Amino acid sequence: MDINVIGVPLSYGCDIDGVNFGPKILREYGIIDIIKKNGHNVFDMGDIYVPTLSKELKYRDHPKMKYLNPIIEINTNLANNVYCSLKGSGFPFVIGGDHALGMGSIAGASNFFKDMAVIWVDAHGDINTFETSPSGNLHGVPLAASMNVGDSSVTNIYYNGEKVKPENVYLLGCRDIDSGELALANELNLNMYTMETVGERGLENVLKEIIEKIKESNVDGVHLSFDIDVLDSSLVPGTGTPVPNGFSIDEGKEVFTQLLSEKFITSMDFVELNPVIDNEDKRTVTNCIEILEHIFKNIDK
Ligand code: DIR
Ligand code: MN
Ligand code: MN
Ligand code: MN
Repeated sequence: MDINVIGVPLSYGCDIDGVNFGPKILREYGIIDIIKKNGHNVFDMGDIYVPTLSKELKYRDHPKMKYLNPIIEINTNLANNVYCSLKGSGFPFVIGGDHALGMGSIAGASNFFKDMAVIWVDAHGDINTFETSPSGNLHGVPLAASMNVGDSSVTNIYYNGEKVKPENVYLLGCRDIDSGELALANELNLNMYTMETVGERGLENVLKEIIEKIKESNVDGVHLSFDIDVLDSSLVPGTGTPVPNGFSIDEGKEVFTQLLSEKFITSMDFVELNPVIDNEDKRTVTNCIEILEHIFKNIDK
């Protein structure tokens, strides 16, 4: 596979600075060599331009949602990069940065495919709207925006309207869902596999069901968005919103073993690593590298 690494040093979609250093630390820890070593061609497309903004600009564009216009611009740029990567038969591998970048990744990928599925692996739903958001942080809205739910400023990124049909969306590992998000998930009848469901039914069975449903759905592309906070909070102190009772490293790997063995994944995000708040033992980045090694060992050559 021709892997196209796209860095997005974005932190304006969340409250804690430092997640913008995600692409830098992953390159320092050898992500490019890891990809090569596993037999892939890799092209490092560098980082999407993210301007340095003063805190005074936080509410310039919207009274509640922070840094709205810059985040839209960055995502528009990202979307075009993802689209061009796919057009050139590449596999876009987007490294964050906060999860607001999901809007750009999905917009770019969905513009290339006729009908795309999205697997959202995250402790959170990221299906807030400007009205339901408890934080005003745009990393809590990307999946709703991609389903054309919410303010037109975010549902019209790159091209107007729906990027992915709700029936083609799969949430996995969630355990911290806001009340407005839960209402929307029920209203749209989303395929939601919470941590509770995983505990009851077993991860293997849940993954099998997701795979079956995707195969039956006749989509021509699948975007997998991996928020590292799906891992247990003890494993990822270096992420902005850690949540207990998450996946172990082995479970995280199992997700990729199963999903990548189907060879239907066509693009990916890897987001929310904040090296600035990592433990002294560099636990978070070390665990991320272990997961990344596993990903590239299992991606189709
Ligand atoms: C929360 C947190 N639901 C919000 N979201 C996070 O701000 O909307 N997503 N951390 O990954
Ligand atoms: Mn997220
Ligand atoms: Mn499309
Ligand atoms: Mn999350």
